[in-house]
Amino acid sequence: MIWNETKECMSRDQMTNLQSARLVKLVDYVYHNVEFYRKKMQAVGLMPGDIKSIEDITKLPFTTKDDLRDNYPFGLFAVPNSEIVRIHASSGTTGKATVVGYTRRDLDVWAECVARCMTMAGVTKDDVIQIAYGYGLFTGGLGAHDGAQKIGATVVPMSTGNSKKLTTMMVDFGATAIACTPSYLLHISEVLAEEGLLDKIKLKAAICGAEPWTEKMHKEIESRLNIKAFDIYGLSEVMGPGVACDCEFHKGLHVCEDHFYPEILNSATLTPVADGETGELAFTTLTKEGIPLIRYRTKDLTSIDHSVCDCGRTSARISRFKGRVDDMLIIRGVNVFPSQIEAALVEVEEVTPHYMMIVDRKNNLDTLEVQVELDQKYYTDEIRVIEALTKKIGHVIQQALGISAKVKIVEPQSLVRSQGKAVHVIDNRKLY
Ligand code: DLL
Repeated sequence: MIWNETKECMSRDQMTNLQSARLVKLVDYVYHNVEFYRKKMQAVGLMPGDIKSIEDITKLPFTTKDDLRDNYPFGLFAVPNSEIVRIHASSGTTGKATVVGYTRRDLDVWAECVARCMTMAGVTKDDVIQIAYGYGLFTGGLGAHDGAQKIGATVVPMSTGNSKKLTTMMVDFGATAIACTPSYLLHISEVLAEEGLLDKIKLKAAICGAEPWTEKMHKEIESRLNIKAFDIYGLSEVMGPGVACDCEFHKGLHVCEDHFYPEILNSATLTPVADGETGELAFTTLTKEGIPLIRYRTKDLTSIDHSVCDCGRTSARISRFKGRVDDMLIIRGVNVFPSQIEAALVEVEEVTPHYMMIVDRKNNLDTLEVQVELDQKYYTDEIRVIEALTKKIGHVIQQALGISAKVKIVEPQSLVRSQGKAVHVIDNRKLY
């Protein structure tokens, strides 16, 4: 049981052999069970037998979020629905969500990976851990929950949204660990300070992820709460939290590369870059049964290091994230694409498709203002009409994004028209 060990010490050759064997099996599996991959392989004249080792991975086609959307909801599943025991979903680029399904074995592997990550963060069966990622379709809550439970820690399924209850229980239950987004933890530290509870907590470790955070934020969390904070990464398409996590040396996030094969690619040519060079991260899920993905383009920018870590672990490490190749934002832990706003505004006759999103962070909580331009035909300065329209647009945006936004209606022709690529976002948070 790897999660119970302090270090995974497979040599690089052993890892490569394992990855090769798993890739060969995977390619055969998707070819016979997922029409999408069979067609993609046939289109380039590839048969399963052509893939003999992990080096052959570059012959295989990529998968993107759009492929999941085009095959919504279950088109990329490799098993019948009777084998799927859980569904999760995340934001799609426009109307449709990105849906993923897990078999019982997928859930076991997921719990194992999260357990490894939490073990790296020092969590043991003696800990009391508050899970303050959202529970529900988002993978954060249930993913972290199952991993912590696998270790045998005492799991407190807080979810998000009630900071006072969280801080009270943190003290009353003697919580020693917490899993939540880094910005939420900074907010929690403020609530604890306001309530005079900072010296009453027993917290030792935080497992933070689901959004980008800087080294400065990391230090701030550690010093405000006098704890060790760890960076956990993952994405729903590939699994959820637990694809990678950093250890006590914080020299990159150890990838669970026996399950998820990482490639770093030049995002223009999509060819592999050398260790240490920044590029787009792609993952091949080596063991997933429900929705196996080949060379899934995460759009996250990072670099990779295959050297042995100071902690002794031999798994490849990816660096703290350096940005994205697309325009996805993460606001209050929720993935948001500007194109979702555009698609939502089309439903509202009184406004033009011109809009501007202004994202900020106040008291460590993200704020979103959406400025929307009134159509000349509907121009009015009557306050009651504007108020009703503001409410209507707020509702439409909330439905589309899953988070609320402050809507500001502006006069016709007042938003800046760009000469080239339209600029729809001003992000004042400086997260990379
Ligand atoms: O955010 C899964 C997760 C939950 C990870 C809890 C960690 C903790 P999605 O909603 O699909 O899944 O969003 C995935 O979030 O492609 C990154 O852009 C971003 N992201 C996740 N973790 C980190 C991190 C979950 N540690 C997208 N640092 C990814 C920076 C992160 N960005």
